[in-house]
Amino acid sequence: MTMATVQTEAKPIVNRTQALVWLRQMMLIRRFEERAEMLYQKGNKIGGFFHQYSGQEPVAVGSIGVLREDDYVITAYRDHGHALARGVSAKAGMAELLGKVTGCSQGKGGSMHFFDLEKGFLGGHAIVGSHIPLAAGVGFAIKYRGEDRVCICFFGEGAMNQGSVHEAFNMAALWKLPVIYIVENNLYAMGTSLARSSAVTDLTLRGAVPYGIPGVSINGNDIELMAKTTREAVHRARAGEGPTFIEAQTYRYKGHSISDPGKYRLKDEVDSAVRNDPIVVYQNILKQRGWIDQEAIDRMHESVKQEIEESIAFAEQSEPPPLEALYQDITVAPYIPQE
Ligand SMILES: Cc1ncc(C[n+]2csc(CCOP(=O)(O)OP(=O)(O)O)c2C)c(N)n1
Repeated sequence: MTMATVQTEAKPIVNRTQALVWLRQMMLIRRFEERAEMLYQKGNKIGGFFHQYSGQEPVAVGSIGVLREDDYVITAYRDHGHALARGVSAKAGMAELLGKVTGCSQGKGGSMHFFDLEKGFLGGHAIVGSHIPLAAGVGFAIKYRGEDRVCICFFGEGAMNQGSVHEAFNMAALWKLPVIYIVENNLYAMGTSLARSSAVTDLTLRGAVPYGIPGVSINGNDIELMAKTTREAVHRARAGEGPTFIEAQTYRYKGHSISDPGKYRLKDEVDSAVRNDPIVVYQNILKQRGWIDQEAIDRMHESVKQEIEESIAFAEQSEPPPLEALYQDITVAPYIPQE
């Protein structure tokens, strides 16, 4: 089992302003989840499933960071990071976790179902692999309308074993749909390692080669490499050249979900990943470039903490959805029970 370590390219692929925005976004995602975990565990303020993204932040921030505002993003249930990277506010995210009407899904989605149409963030999907054919549908709609938008579709390596995923890859390749498939290989699907569930562990061999899709396997914890690779894929998609498959090697620090103590992996393995924390590594890289100093990093941390505390206050003061919301936004005609 190999674990990705950060080795950002010698030559920056972004300017200082962009790099600092990305650093702050990664910090924001990390802090958002740290505080949400406390609210879940100690405050009993959050219910339902809750999957943390800690450790994987560069994958979302680096890739979504190169999109245009009118592009689309779709992902699975481990969605907090993707939503925040796409510009969903911490307030709207926190309120969603607390089940409040001011949440990004009006308090009816919860952790696994963040959604924000205005930001082109199409969820948050809980059934493993279910959104991957949806991404092909989004790509088809883009092409049908003659637009040059793209859709990034994130999923875990466990989803690669779903049959419909392969049907979707085939159609996306056949019709040259503008979809960028990013598989976040964090080595485990719940408690099962990739090597125990897949006869072939090189994901590009399974996700790209059979369908004629260009595929690369990269260190997903290297934010600038993530951005560079995605930018090339976006370029191809906009030019009508079809999908790209990117395997982003990464690692999740927490258990599969908040109720998973993660007994299937050694403490040493987790500790070694945390020691190479990609956020700290990126901070150091930016320091070496002379783009930020420790004082500014500390100030950034403080402003992130404040933003998250404000989001919690906002969520706590918000109202739960009204009773009639139960019958709104459902896919069948509204059913209103008679007295
Ligand atoms: C169709 C389906 N089967 C099983 C599950 C239960 N389940 C939830 S998450 C998960 C593991 C998925 O792992 P992976 O795709 O690698 O994503 P990660 O959790 O690592 O981000 C499983 C089996 C489910 N939600 N949907």
